[in-house]
Amino acid sequence: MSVSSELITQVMSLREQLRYHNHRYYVLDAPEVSDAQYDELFQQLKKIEQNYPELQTLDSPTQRVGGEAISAFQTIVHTVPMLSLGNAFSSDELKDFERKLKDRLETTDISELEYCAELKLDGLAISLIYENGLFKQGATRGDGATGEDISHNLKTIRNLPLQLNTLNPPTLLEVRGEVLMPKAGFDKFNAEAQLKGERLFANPRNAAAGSVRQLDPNIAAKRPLAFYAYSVTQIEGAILPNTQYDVLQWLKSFGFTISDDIKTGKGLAFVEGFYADIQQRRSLLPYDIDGVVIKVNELAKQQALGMVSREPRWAVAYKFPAQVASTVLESVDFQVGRTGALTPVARVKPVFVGGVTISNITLHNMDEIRRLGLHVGDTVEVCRAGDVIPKITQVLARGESSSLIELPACCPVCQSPIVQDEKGVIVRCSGDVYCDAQVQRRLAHFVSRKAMNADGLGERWLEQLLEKGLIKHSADLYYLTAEKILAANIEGMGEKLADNIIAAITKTKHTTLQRFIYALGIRGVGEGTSLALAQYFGTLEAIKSADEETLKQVPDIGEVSAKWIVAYFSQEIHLKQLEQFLAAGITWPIIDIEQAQHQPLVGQSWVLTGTLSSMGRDVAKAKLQQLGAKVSGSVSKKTTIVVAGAEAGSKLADAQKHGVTVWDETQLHDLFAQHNV
Ligand code: I6G
Repeated sequence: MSVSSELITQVMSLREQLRYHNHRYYVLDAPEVSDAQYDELFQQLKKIEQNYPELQTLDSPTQRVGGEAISAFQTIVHTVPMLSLGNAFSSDELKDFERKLKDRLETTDISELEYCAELKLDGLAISLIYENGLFKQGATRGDGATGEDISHNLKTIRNLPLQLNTLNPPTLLEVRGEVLMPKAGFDKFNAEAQLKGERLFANPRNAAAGSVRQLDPNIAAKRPLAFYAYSVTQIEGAILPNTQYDVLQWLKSFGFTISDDIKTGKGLAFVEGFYADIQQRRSLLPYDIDGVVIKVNELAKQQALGMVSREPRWAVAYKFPAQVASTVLESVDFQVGRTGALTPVARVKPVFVGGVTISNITLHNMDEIRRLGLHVGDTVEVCRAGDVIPKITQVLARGESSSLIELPACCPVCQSPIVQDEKGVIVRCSGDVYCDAQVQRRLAHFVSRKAMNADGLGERWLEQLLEKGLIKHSADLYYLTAEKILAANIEGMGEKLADNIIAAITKTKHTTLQRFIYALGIRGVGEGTSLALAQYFGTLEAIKSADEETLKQVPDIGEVSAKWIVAYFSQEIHLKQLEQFLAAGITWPIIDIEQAQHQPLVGQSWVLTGTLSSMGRDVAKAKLQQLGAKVSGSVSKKTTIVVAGAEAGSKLADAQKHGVTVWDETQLHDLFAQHNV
């Protein structure tokens, strides 16, 4: 069939109209046509393209819809690492940022330095690659060095250009920005999901993240996502403008959406003004934000400033304070953990704060309740910042019928007596193996990732196996069979799943002594102590028979932990279970204690903080432990070194307070290279 010029014009017009309506709907949140009218235009275009395949183009709006699902995400190595931004939470921290700029730029009049101020959109950072003007690939940030290829989903985002709007495109262009779900789209999406009885998303950020990490692009295609560009990180075959502001306008001319709130100005007075204005208009913006981003406007100056600890020196995220709300404390329940510790959990009247609805808040221990002076019935202030766990920060008013929060007289699960430490801070259930809550928490700990790592044996199935009486203790896991699981008639359990569970358990039989000791869940024996025990004694037999005095010789083990370890191995029930584990075939490589005790970092305590761009923190921790270091979660004056990645928080400040040496990621890399780990 030959193609008439009228048909070509009609196709171009349909595409133009669809792009226009996409923009109105997804970006401006101001649609001009109904969904049915939009579908009509879309179907017209699709039909013509089906009849005349020669008219199909890669950038046609029809190309955005769905496509085949992928089986797994491919890993993408970022040619230019995806950095993160340093944060400022106060005017003083902002001044600090400026002072460092002044020192580095060696300028006398810092008040003349021009900034570009933008919004800190609360979405998901992604990277897009265009070759000769055509969208080629899109990836998540991942750990900054490698991300996941999510091109199939990104292609469905209506305002993300599939082809750059220029006759002379760069041969290579990498654009970075944020994928988000605008508030209006999120509300509509959740309202529809509720009607259909489907799962709701807690906030637009989770909705965006969940959407782009789907294997099936048909799912992402139905989600109202939008992309906002904020930088160019690679360019070939074209020249970038000289300033951040002009780069953004240049991207806009190519068809990218940029935020409406971008301004330039000089000095911190300009920055504070921008921040205050945006903070005041925050709730009226079409998307969630968690602050503003301030960048040195001139690209040549950015280049000169460079970066430190995977953060650009020329930019900072000036964050809004944590959001607070008030609500009423309705009751306090006590949850039983794996060591029997009772943790008070506040049940509050559901309240929307920091982007999510909160109804449960952990109170940690009785001390926290006393410190806050909490009573049931009180009106309390609840605070939540970003992904941070919500907290009750203060009592705002005592209710008329407020009542004291009392410790339960016995364990709320097994009714065994409770025991308290001297200060009455930690309260425990004495039920031990007779308390279902403790048994379940211990089983969950035993199979967890850092312990035996039984991938695929989630809490849901553990709970069912327990309930059906198939297991009581972790050792019982090794005597399960697929037939026994199937015979128990567990809802949702089929042959394949039962086989998978058995395979997951069998895989854990080859482990390490450190993991096994940690998995036992002995009080006071965390990951670090387990490693220290394994390296000091070399065999389970030696650990089992060590007395308190010997145990105290092990780095990291004090009087209290030594007592707990001895107590654990003196209980008949534990010894019987150890025999069962070994009889089931659990094994680990033999440890050369001579070698283990002469590792270069033996006796040292390290702390990792912030995001490492080239490896996960777990990997860095394992490597440090391999070299003999203890890796701790908090900084004290005993800490040997703190390694600070991007967006390092309070631990970096703690290190400075205690005068502890701080390393960046490069130094850590060099250490690993030097020791070949
Ligand atoms: O995470 C970010 C959010 C917004 C950014 C960013 C941004 O500019 C408006 N810019 C850069 C350079 C980086 N992250 C690394």
